[in-house]
Amino acid sequence: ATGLKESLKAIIPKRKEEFLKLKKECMGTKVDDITIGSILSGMRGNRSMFWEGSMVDAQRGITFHGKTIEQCQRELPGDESGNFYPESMLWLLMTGEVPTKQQTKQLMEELAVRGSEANFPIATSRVIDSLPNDMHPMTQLAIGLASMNKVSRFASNYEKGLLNKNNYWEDTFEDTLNLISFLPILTGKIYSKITNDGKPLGKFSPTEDWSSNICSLMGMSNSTYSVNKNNFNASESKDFLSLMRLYTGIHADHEGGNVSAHTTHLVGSALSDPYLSYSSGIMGLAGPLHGLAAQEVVRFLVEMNGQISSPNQPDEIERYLWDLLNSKRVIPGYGHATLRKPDPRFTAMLKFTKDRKSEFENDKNVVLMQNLSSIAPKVLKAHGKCQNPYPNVDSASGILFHHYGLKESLFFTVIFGCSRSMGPLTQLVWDRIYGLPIERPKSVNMETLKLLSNSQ
Ligand code: AMX
Repeated sequence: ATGLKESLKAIIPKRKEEFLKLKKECMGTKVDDITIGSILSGMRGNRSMFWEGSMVDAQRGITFHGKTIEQCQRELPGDESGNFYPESMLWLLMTGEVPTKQQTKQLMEELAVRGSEANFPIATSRVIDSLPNDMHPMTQLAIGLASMNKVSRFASNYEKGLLNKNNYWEDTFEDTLNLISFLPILTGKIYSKITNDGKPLGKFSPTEDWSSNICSLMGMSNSTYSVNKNNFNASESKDFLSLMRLYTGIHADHEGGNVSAHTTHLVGSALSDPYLSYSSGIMGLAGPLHGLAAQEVVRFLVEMNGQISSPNQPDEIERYLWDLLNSKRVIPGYGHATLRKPDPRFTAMLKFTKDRKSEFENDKNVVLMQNLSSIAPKVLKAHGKCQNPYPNVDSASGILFHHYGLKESLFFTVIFGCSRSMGPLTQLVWDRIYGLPIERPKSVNMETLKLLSNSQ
């Protein structure tokens, strides 16, 4: 038993009771309309999924069990730079409750024990070692995760006939915590393949937290050999760790309908184990319309800086943006399908740079990112097309990694994948607690849609 598991166990009866009451009394309540428009437009906005950890509101942005990012920064246990630990976010997502410092520390220690070198699946090490170094890092991540199904407690106990519907969640929980704990070593292995011919860049420490281990194993800590920056000093290393905590904390979940979350949930509904389910989610995260936007922004900022005399020239920036819009291109990092305010995740990252003025004032790409956040909305408003002229999360994240020497932009999405494991897998545990059935919407063909449209 673990601290988190005990706390989870304690809240299950009440939540299950509420769930069963809804199931018993309200199954016929109408939630939304489904039109031909929604069927042909990616089901955009159709309220048809059950998801508890987080919600995206057009004005407030993301909330985690009702808490905004600002509230999370204030309430969740975190480091001295003011960022909450991803471990405390994991606790909040799983239980809906804010953990104490002691509970967060306990979860950190538990993840470090579960994810140590000795416990890391040997078969996965072999699989990753055998892949070509230049294979897309997200493909390596998806393969690595799928290969961990070999150590799935859920899969093996299910096969042995030891499980029943009431205890599915326990092995799902065990696999979930193990999967999350294995991510630092898996990520480090992938990064060492694409940058260092597979030779280790750092060591796993069972006394460090999850984010510290991700940084160390990528060689991005001053206590380990740094492949990217020979002069990675102590304060930069501390700041990179803070960035990692901030980034992985705020990307942990974004309600249920996005591709990676929805895929994890769908595959999991077939009782595929958490490793297979999340590996499928990662394949979705790898798509250019989902997880890859941050690298687009890096390219955009670097290119713009190559063509303007300085990032402190608003007139030149405006002209550049108008040229872009007039040639029917979009401003990367701006706009959002549902948000109508600056993305609070962007605001948190902007604050990270403002709090470290001396670190960033000479990085012209970061300065351009900062200045754009006030110039681009004016231009987009004058352009008058997009519904949300404000920066989204991808406006800042990639260029901050880039600043600290992480130049392999395809790898940004792997770090996204570490973070996003928390929300969808937490939901999978709850799916099992509630005993949600296999998902099976009805599809319709053109003939049916034509018939329906004629009959109304
Ligand atoms: N620059 C220029 N034009 C934009 C724009 C931008 N940043 N954002 C939207 N528009 C345009 C759209 O292309 C559309 O034009 P059209 O009518 O000619 O097709 C019009 O404004 C209306 O679009 P919308 O309803 O405001 O946005 P959407 O829901 O259709 O799309 C998004 C949302 C994010 C895809 C879009 O804003 C965009 O392409 N942004 C730039 C790329 C980007 O930043 N992607 C990262 C998304 C972040 C994320 O969700 N991970």
